[in-house]
Amino acid sequence: MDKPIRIALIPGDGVGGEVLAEALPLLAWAKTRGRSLEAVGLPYGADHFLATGETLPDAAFLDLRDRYDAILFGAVGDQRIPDGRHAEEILLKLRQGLELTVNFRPCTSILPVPPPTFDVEVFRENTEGPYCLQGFTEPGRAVDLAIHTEPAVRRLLQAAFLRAEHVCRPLTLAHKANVLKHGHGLWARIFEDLRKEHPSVAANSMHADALLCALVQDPGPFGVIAADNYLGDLISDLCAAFIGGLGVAPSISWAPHHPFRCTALAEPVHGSAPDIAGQGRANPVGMILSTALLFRHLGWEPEAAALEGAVSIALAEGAKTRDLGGTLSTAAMGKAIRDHLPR
Ligand code: GGG
Repeated sequence: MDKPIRIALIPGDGVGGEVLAEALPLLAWAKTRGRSLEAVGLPYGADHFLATGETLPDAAFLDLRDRYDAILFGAVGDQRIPDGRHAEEILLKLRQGLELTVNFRPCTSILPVPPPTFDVEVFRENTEGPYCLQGFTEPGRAVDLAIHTEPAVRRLLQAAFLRAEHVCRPLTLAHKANVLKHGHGLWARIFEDLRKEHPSVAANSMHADALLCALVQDPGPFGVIAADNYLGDLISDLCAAFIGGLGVAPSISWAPHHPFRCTALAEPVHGSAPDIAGQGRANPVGMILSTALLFRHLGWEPEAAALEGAVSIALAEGAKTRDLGGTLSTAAMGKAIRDHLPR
């Protein structure tokens, strides 16, 4: 018998627990199909921090790094902790500490809409840039440093080139090297290097502001977009708007340079949405599609494809939460999707 895949479940804050609850039956379903896995719930989030003072203890981080294959994560963000300290020490510590350079955010039309459909995949660098948390505030000025290192930029761009090659789609680098001459200049230089190594990829780079304008006017020519942490965050949220909003957008992060020791992190793009938390109103589709990305990452392609198919069929039949103009609760939406899974 194969060693079971170990998956940590971290609901986090707000709607995180509600959407993660809809992923759990999917793990049970994968088991019925012969997949060997073990899921362990972990309490880290605002409630745990307020009760114990603990964010993500070092021992727990090391355990996640060394003894787990993946984390299914809900969301973090809680108004009771306005400086977001716990969110930084949990989510950013996981992304940075596990060196999860690649944050893959595919945005493909899943709602039954007339053509043209939207299909853009964002590769967002996930550990550096202005999110490296090295800044300070002093009287009269505030400074956020943006650090870009050659190994991380190269890893992210290499992953994006490989993906563009694999799916035979164009690759666009979003940057602002005209003003961010150092950091984004590095991105542009490495992009040019890799372009020579991947001559089959139709690769071009664009100033991010012009790219956003072009994307809204006509997303058709875009395929894969690569960007640093900050721009990738913004661009992927814009892309989510084309497919129904943040509630349906999935993501997965991994460390391509640690192929045999990498705890992958699958999480919906959305945050904790405190305005609707605890009301059963959150859309679980982003979480469920993130679970499909995790299945694919684990090599469970039939389960990933079946799950994505079940989401499409449920939506085509009119199953929708309120953010999509429907009436279903989080749990009812989860069930409407599961009803279309093969036994
Ligand atoms: N699943 C992504 C996530 O939790 N991101 C953190 C975030 O965006 N937090 C802000 C918020 O919840 O409002």
